[in-house]
Amino acid sequence: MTMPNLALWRWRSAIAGLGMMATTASAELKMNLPEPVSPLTAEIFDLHMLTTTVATIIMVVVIVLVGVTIFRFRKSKGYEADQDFNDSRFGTWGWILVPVVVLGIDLSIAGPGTKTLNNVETFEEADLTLKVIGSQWKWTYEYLDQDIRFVSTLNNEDLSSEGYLREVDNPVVLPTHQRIRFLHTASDVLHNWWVPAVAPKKDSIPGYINETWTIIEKEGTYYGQCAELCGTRHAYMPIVVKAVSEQEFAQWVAEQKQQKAAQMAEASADKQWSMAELMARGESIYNQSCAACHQAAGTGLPGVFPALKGSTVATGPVAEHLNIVINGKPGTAMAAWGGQLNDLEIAALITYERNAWDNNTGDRVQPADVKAAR
Ligand code: HEC
Ligand SMILES: [Cu+2]
Repeated sequence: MTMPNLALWRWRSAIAGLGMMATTASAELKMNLPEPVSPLTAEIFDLHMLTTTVATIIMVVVIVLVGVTIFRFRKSKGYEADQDFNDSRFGTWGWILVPVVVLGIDLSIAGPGTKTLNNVETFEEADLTLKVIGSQWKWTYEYLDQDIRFVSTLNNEDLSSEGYLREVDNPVVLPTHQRIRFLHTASDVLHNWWVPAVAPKKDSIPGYINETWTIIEKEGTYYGQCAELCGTRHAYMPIVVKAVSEQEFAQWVAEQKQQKAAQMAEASADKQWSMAELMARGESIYNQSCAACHQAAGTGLPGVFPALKGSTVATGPVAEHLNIVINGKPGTAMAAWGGQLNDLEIAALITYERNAWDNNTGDRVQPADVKAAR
């Protein structure tokens, strides 16, 4: 496994680019797949270039042939179709040789294709295992060996900015030069974690684990998106991978652990939180985790997602409200949040939902209440 020869890569890109659209080389690089940064994606990229090149050549040959034929043998020139073409030597051999050539071209792609597929499906010991869970509409990352878990969601919907629909709050951080195993699954419907520069693409299927792998050879920030239609906000669950050196990765892991420990300590302390504190925290968690369905103003989407503004659950007994947020509602899009949010986060969320948007119940839920309800 070697990195692609860059000169060859540029050369082939240029040919394919010319074929696809007569344009400058720099514009072509933006139109093509991003430059691969791992041996596996380099192979996939080469395969893409091979098929594009072959297809481009075939397209040019066929168009030229059809064009010349239409022009030279046109009816207005008095040309009459050859009724005995099939019996001519050219006619007979043409029927045999053309399929043979086509088959040859097919096999010239099938060879490298099979080799690459084989490589994609080769699983060896990995240095790091990342479980990626797709949900409507966010990605959850679990670093199984480091005991790190976080959620990553879109945080740029500003149409005028460069990162529009591409940036996330928490990028995935991965070390370079280490073999990374990805375990893909989903919590609701099919998704697909696709970062073309970094790793091969495979569906995330609820109840199944799909495996892929990569070794990233170049530090940098790489972008991707969900590549399997998963609902109304399918286009709003981008992926950002930050590839860093092994030392930086170790540092990041340490920071994450520290942060988590601090959060856990804060959440489990027997502190009584004030209404203002709970509301402020609750609002930000609500906007990050719940507003995609229930909407920022708590109005929901009639017929799809219930309104929380004035809802019987959000204004009725606290126990029922705690129950649906902690355990979800099986068979609906309402997930069980108990495993994803800590006691303080759930307490803040519920306090927020019970007092925002004119719900005004005056109820204040504390982390201890959530702990008791779990
Ligand atoms: C993927 C969409 C989705 C997300 C995200 C979501 N919910 Fe829901 N939620 C639903 C659906 C659908 C229902 C209705 C379930 C049913 O059929 O009873 C629901 C019901 C509820 C109810 C009961 C409302 C009522 O009046 O019946 C509450 C409370 C609630 N969700 C809170 C939350 C909170 C808090 C969050 C964020 C942590 C959240 N939801 C995130 C889809 C979602
Ligand atoms: Cu998706």
